Amino acid sequence: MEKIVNQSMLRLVEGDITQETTDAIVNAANSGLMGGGGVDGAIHRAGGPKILEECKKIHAQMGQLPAGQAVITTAGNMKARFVIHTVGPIWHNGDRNEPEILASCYRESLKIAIENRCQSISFPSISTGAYGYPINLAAPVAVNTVINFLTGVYCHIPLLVRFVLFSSSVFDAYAEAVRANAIVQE
Ligand code: AR6
Repeated sequence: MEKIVNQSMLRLVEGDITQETTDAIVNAANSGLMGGGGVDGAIHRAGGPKILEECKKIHAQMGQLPAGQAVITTAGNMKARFVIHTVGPIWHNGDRNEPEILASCYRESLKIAIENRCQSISFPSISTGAYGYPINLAAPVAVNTVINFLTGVYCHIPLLVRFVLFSSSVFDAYAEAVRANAIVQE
């Protein structure tokens, strides 16, 4: 499924983000930046030790990465050039500003991609695994935030944004959010 937004392209695919050939892939990391399970574990396994080396340096300089922020490292042995590590919100029934923090993850990742001259970027479904954010609530935040960014002033070059979704049920939730966004815009 795809949608043209300004001169940019939003595409949804089902797949494994470690196989992406976009300039950057986004990691759903944790504040310690030392790897973990889920997509974080898969990215560190596929990319090799160079990613963790850079994460350790960043952590030594900056300390814990707050939720909603993003940092960039090499992608090591993967085909992408960069990994952008962002920390999603842990779901607490929506009582702790989770939608705004989740939106910030997507915005900050897109900004850092543009600052590093990326023309293409792949996102996983941040926070919807171990961090427990309900998929039907996370998907519209993800899709609407990316579409708003692509229509905004910060996005001064055409970008390809891919959501790489790990199962058909996650894909379906994102597809529904893209359809709903078209209705909102009409
Ligand atoms: N490619 C694309 N998506 C994937 C892949 C993959 N290879 N593997 C898993 N997913 P999660 P979170 C999907 O738990 O909720 C880690 O331990 C997965 O099916 O990876 O943000 C970190 O270190 C789900 O749809 O991230 C943190 O501690 C989505 O990616 C914590 O988990 C996100 O699931 C972050 O939790």
